[in-house]
Amino acid sequence: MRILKLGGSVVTEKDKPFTPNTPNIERLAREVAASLPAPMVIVHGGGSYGHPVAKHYKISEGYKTPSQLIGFSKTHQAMVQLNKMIVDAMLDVGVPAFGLSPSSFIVTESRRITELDASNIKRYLGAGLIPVLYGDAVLDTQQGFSILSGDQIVMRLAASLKASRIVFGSDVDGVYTADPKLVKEARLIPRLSLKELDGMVKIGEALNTDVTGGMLGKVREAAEAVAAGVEVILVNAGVAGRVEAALCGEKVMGTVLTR
Ligand code: IP8
Repeated sequence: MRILKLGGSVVTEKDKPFTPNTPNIERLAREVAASLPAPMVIVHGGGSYGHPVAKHYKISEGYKTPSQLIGFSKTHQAMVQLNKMIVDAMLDVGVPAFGLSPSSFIVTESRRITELDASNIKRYLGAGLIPVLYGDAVLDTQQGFSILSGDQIVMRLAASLKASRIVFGSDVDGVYTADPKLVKEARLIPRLSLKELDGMVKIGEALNTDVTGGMLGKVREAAEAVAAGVEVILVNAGVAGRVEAALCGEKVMGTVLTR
């Protein structure tokens, strides 16, 4: 059982609102197809679909005014739109993908998942389908509603589904000693233990343009799954072949998080 997270910066043009990165989506669909038939769940991020809308209506801050209700639903709709494109691309290359809305089976409290009913996902998997989920606008028992990152969904699902491997595909090669977009001397770390990670949580802070934490959020979320014994690998999904190799368990450029 594998879980693949596709970062919003890979499946969309991050700086152009409502713009998909179609070449990436189509290539990644082919890479997923090449890694079948092992069971898998795919979770994608919001990129230039969910994030600008969520930011505009301040959804992650919770319910404050009735006018936000429109924004709450619009954020979800933006994600449904992106999800449709990704699922369609998968279907076109023979991947039996099926889009499922996290807001219909997940509830948070103060932005952390408190309820996640994985029984339907298990049924879809049992039927041979590949559930495709996404970061979503969800109801929150403490603040009314919130934005739930795909990273948090991945981590919780990995535990519920007893996943053996999580592949995080983002727009960087893995975890660096410093932000590679800002520091020329930044070095890729091929293997990183939880202990080392503890001292490095500041990584990615400079990349933090998302309401849910960007790279920092990803590494933090992943730590819990690693502690539970799941193999977690971070790869650059913008480079052809890396996601496929990581899904197939082949040696590939990236960062493996270890206990
Ligand atoms: O891009 C958040 O998911 P992420 C999605 O995985 C929304 O953090 C709705 C903004």
